[in-house]
Amino acid sequence: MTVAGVRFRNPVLLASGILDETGASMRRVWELGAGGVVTKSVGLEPRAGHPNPTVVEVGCGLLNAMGLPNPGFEEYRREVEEAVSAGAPVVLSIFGSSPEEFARLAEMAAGLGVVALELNMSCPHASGYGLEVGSDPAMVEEVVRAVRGVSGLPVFVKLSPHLSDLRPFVSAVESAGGDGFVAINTLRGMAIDVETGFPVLGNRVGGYSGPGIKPVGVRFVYELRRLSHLPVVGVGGVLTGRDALEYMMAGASLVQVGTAVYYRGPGAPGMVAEEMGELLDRLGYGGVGEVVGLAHRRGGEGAGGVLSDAGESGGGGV
Ligand code: RRO
Repeated sequence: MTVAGVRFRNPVLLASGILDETGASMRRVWELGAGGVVTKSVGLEPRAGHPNPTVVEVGCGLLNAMGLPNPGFEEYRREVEEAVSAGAPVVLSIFGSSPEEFARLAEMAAGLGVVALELNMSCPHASGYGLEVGSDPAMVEEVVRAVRGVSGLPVFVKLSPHLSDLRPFVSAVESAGGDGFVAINTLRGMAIDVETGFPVLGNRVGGYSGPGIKPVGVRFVYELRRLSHLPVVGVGGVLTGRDALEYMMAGASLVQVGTAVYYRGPGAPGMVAEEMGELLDRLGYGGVGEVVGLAHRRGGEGAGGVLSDAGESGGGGV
């Protein structure tokens, strides 16, 4: 599968934030069949992240408030290099609080051998970063323009499911020269221990991921596909090949697998890719390219249209 000029051996990648803290773990997921890997989001300086507990299992998924823990780019570089040297197409996920910080990281990524940049503008629980940067279309445009100005790598913007009207964000990414979208990041959530009344997570509020968020992700990808010709990478609740295919039919050209690694182990992306291939065969398709965006071609609009905020422009082709 080739997306934005980058060739992946299959369309199922390891998502950012799970088993990607080290080069060795990314290498393992790659060797077990992932089509490529996305790194943990990395910033300029080391960050300890939020206090423990940082992850808890809840109904239909996980709630995390890691808090962007990372050793800083210079320290993390060697982990990325190890994954690259294993032969994996590596997408570097970066976060910053300003266009300048994003651009600096993009400059530092030159020569690393990564195949693309994923801009994290959607972490739901980090003050000054993530969604706080990515909820303003003007800021999104500035960040993408700044990164575009210093890097020739394909630039993907990871969006938050908390954005309601996607149109200004699509325009921002398109006019700044971005190459595609990744959707979705986790949803803001919370768990309380009813025995004690304490919030479970150290940060109290965290990001909900896993099978429970899949319908939100599928709808988001579907809307993006209608609004833009840029490729969309689907992520959120992909546990099986069937889930991956659903995202493809909504319009995703690739999918990412994160929380499924918790349920199925480091081979999860490889398993999902294999299952998707088998399902495509069983359904009589010649390849994944035939199903990307299929749900759009099938139509099925209700009386008032099926979409909430999204307009009817753009979208459709692979
Ligand atoms: O590190 C995190 O807490 C985190 C990040 Br960067 C993100 O993008 N999404 C998420 O749920 N957690």
